[in-house]
Amino acid sequence: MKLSTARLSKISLLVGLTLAATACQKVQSDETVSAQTSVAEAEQFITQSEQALSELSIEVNRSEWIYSNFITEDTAALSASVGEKYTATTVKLATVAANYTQLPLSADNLRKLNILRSALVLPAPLDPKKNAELASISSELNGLYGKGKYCFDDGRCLTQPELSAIMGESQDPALLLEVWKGWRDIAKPMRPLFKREVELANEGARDLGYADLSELWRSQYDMEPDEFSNELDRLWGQVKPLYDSLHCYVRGELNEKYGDDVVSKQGPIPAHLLGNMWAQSWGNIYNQVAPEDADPGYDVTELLAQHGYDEIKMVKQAESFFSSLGFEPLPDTFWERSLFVQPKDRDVVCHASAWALDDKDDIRIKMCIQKTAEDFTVIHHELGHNYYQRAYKNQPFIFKNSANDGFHEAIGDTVALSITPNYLKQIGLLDEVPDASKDIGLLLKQALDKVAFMPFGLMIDQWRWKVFSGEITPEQYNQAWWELREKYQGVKSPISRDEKDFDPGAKYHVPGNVPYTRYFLAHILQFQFHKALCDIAGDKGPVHRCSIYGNKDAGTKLNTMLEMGQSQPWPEALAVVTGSKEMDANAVLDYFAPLQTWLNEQNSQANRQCGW
Ligand code: X8Z
Ligand code: ZN
Repeated sequence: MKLSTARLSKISLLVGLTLAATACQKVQSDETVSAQTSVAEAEQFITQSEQALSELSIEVNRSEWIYSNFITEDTAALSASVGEKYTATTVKLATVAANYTQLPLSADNLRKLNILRSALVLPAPLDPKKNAELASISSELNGLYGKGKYCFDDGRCLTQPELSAIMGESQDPALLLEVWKGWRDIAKPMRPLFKREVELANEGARDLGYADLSELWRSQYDMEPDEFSNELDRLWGQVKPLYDSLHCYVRGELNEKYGDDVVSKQGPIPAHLLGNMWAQSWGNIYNQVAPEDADPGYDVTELLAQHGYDEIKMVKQAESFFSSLGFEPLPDTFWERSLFVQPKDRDVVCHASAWALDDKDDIRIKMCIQKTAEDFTVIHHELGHNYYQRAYKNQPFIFKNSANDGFHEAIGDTVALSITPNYLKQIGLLDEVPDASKDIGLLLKQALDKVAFMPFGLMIDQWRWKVFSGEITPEQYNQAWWELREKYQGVKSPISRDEKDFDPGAKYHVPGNVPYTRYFLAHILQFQFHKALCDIAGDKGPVHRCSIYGNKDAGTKLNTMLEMGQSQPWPEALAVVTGSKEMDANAVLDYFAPLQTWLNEQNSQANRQCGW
């Protein structure tokens, strides 16, 4: 889209004003400017910043949407150039915002200034050349991931979702290894680009007064960065015993299936056998490790196929869940403008995402939907983003976000926790609801997806933060990655790797520069939300059998929190739904309590030595 001159001049006017404001700020000490004037200036700065960012963000969204739906040299260049302009503006605003934070402003305005200061993910240095370089690197990394393919010897070249489907379905260790390794080859060329991206963004973070990009990323949680790191350790400490039991059980079962040569009884599990390209969630190997006498006996992927669900019907079904909670249906434009099916004729970024193009009603998803249970859940995840975006659309621009980034990731997942056997029966997918004797199977499937994910959700940014701080040097990128994979997840590379490899780059969020701790938080929060909403819905049964489908009270409460956007510190938003201001993994432990007992029994009966 062509940029209008009006829009451009408004931005340069704003930047002019903000620079003048910095100058005024500096002369305050000789008391020629009253505190009142400064307050008025700060307020004007905030209003103008919101106006400018709101307009500029639409341009950014459009150019990124086009780029990731149509990856070419030209769209890359256009998206880089709009990104460059946006970064230059946000960095300038962040710099100026820092000067006003000591003034006696309203709580709302102080909060806005602090968000303006710290809400950058990839800050560029002030030097325009370096900003341009950073924007182009960032586009290129995205493109490399989106275009990534692995070609088999017979000439077939497969894209990410197609390769992921093999990782989810095959039980042939040789094929799994080939695909696992093949996909990681796409990341090798990313290494020098990533290295430079880190250098530039670190410089940008330092220009803004942060020690490095790690400190900036950890500054976005309404607490001190180190306090946030400690919070994560605390939450992980709560969940780790459950994870250890699950790991022990799964390793034991895979050892029986594949034998000692492929999976040893001790030590980390080889990463290619867990049903997922990144060994991040293990639900796809449920059938390989299912309990003999407690299997619920249905598979949602098969149910979808039997009932003729195509990609659109899957999305409509997810929409109807939200409608049942009282949310307005999605607008016609959602259906007209979203991408649901992978195009055959061009490269796109297939990794699922949800967009609010105009920060109002133009909400969309972009996803290469596979007709599987896994993607049925991911669709709910994406719609959770869209309903959140629509709920906070009337907030001022700076508050148009979730309470913290974990909240944004948790909403759709919370709803998907309600895809219970009862719900599947209600919507006509399942004939018979399995009785309580099948609960262990249901819980095991859920744990393979959710509990297995948690250490992965944590380790990615543990790696990145150390990279940003310099504790991990470029010469150690890959080795440190696998050390953390082993430490947190107890998984290992199935083959030896070296520093020519760049395995972190094979995970979308690294080239895409999307912070990842949000998903760890979401995996804790969604269980807190689910439990609280089930209480509101008056459900008296076990929480893993509770579905809030059709419950308007639960929907209204959820919506109250979503509408707040980022206007309050996240503990306030959490309290609206849960009554508590603390993130707490006890909701996870309560949900899985029967499974924890069962896993311990299984592991001790089989005389397994847990740990790695
Ligand atoms: O990236 C996503 C979403 C888009 S925000 C599909 N997720 C993480 C991932 O795929 O790695 C959802 C769960 C974790
Ligand atoms: Zn998401």
